Amino acid sequence: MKLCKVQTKAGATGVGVLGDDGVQLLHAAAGKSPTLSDILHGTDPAATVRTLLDTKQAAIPLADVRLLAPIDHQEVWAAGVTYKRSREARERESAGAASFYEKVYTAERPELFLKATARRVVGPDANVRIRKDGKWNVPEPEVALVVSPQLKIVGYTIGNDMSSRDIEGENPLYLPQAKVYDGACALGPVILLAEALPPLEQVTIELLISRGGQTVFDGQTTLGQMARSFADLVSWLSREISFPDGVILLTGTGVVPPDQFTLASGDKITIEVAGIGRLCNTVE
Ligand code: DO4
Ligand code: MG
Repeated sequence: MKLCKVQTKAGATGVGVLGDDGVQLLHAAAGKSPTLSDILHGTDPAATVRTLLDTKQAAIPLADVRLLAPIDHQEVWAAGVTYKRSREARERESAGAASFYEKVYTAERPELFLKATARRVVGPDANVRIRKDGKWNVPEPEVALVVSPQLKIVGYTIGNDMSSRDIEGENPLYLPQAKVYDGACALGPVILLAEALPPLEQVTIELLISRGGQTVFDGQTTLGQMARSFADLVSWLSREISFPDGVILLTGTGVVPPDQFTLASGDKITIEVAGIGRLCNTVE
């Protein structure tokens, strides 16, 4: 079941289920329209959705709604160097600090960092940004875990952890500036409820970048290539910090364009994760 947050043509926002015919909006219960968090943080999200679905009402065609980032008030955190490909790319970009990436790839404690607050996240088809002071910029296609305040993984979405490789490469202490800025994080288009994720080897993550209608990069990996488990990442993340609004955790990238590649304004970024969907954004 795929949950989405939408804005209708009349300007109202709501929560719906994305199906083949479009979006089926959930109706209000006890006079209150449900938020994504009302559903995701309850005891049985799929059962709650079923009770709030009005199957007699026609689905709204996708062309008649705007999909919003599937987030309410959660912080967005991210894990790093969880794939060999990411470790290798960072070792090359950070000559003076290369050994730290090898160390974190093999360490028990993962690298975790605060990526965005909800208001800094952009949704499907919105613009992402590259920093004006960054010269070597890439998208990072990542599976994102939707985690409840009780630290249960309740769903999955797609994340783009936009990064400035030259800023991080100059000094790893610059990581927050390489990773956190306006338009640096995209999420969407839907949240796949947790019960539905296929085996990890079958979950392909593809990154496609096009420029002026031509593909300039196309690469993929699978979740099976990840060196850490989702449960391990959530357990480290929540060791000494609570998330009363829930949290969204990006799980790291396994697809990095070649070193000579950098994003340009107008580039179209498409991240497709099997079973979840396709997140498309344009570089502002
Ligand atoms: O170590 C820096 C960040 C790594 C990262 O974001 C990733 O591997 O996805
Ligand atoms: Mg990343």
